[in-house]
Amino acid sequence: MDIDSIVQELALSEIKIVSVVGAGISKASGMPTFRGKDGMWNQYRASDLATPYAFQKDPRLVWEWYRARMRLLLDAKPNPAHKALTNLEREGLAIGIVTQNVDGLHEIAESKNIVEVHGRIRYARCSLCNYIERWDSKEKSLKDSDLPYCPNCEKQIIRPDVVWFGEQIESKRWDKAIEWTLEATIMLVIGTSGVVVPVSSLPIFAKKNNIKVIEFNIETTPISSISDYSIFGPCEETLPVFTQKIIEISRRQ
Ligand code: BV8
Repeated sequence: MDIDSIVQELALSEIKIVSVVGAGISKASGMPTFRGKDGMWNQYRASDLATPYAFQKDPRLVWEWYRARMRLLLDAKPNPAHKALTNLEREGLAIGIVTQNVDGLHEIAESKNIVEVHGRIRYARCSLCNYIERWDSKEKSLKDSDLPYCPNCEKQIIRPDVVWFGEQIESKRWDKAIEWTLEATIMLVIGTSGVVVPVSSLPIFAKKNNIKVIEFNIETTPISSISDYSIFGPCEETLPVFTQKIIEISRRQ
């Protein structure tokens, strides 16, 4: 089915959209994905870099990886896919964005209703005294050598403010993701491989609540089989077309 026909179908009922987003949306902004072609997990092992144990074992290596990602991020800008979601929100058609991404690009694209379920790479925090500070500056991201101790309690090495494998997602973030899903009539699932729990369960939960699921990806994923529609192609191209059409049709209603 082409995008036009999908939008016609969707416009037969109320349009209230929740978006579930993964690393694929930021690919066009120059940020690498984790899986798939040239994904980061092809070069590194998540267990060496994105778990509390990895940080305990070799905090220098983990900081090196996060700083390398931060250096990429300092030049990254939101792309047309991020802006398409902001347009949906401005039109009153979007409830919110549940993002697995930690890059902060939705906020820079001026979306307001965002829940970053896997945290935020632009901040670092102390797991002892909960001190928190911004980390997206050149000098912090360039210093590969030293380990940053907490300037507040001076006892602990501060860590990226992200959720690692084996760590719980903050309940208020997860509750918000569930709340927005239950409020929605449509879920857009954009640029995610659909393998990381618990976010990968959201489209299944949506289907159980009679919510239409539309997937935007460049290839099939485990979510494709439960989606009402899959729109294949780079989301920085397909999503702006989709959102423009759904905005136009909703204005005519
Ligand atoms: C938890 C850190 C409860 C921040 C990340 C065994 C079986 C099942 C589950 C588990 C298991 N063992 C452990 C688990 C649980 C584990 C998990 O799901 N593991 C998976 C890998 C099997 N989950 C957890 O640990 C979570 N916590 O469950 O808590 C608990 C706690 C303790 C004890 C028991 C239970 C925490 C998960 C969070 C992990 N942190 N990142 C950071 O540094 O970034 S996850 C990491 O993966 C990123 O956050 C990333 O966003 C996320 C998901 O990946 P995607 O976003 O989907 O990205 P990916 O590269 O995979 O895919 C990109 C997609 O885009 C592809 O489909 C590609 O085709 C597409 N694409 C590319 N270009 C484009 C495009 N699409 C459109 N347009 C394009 N241009």
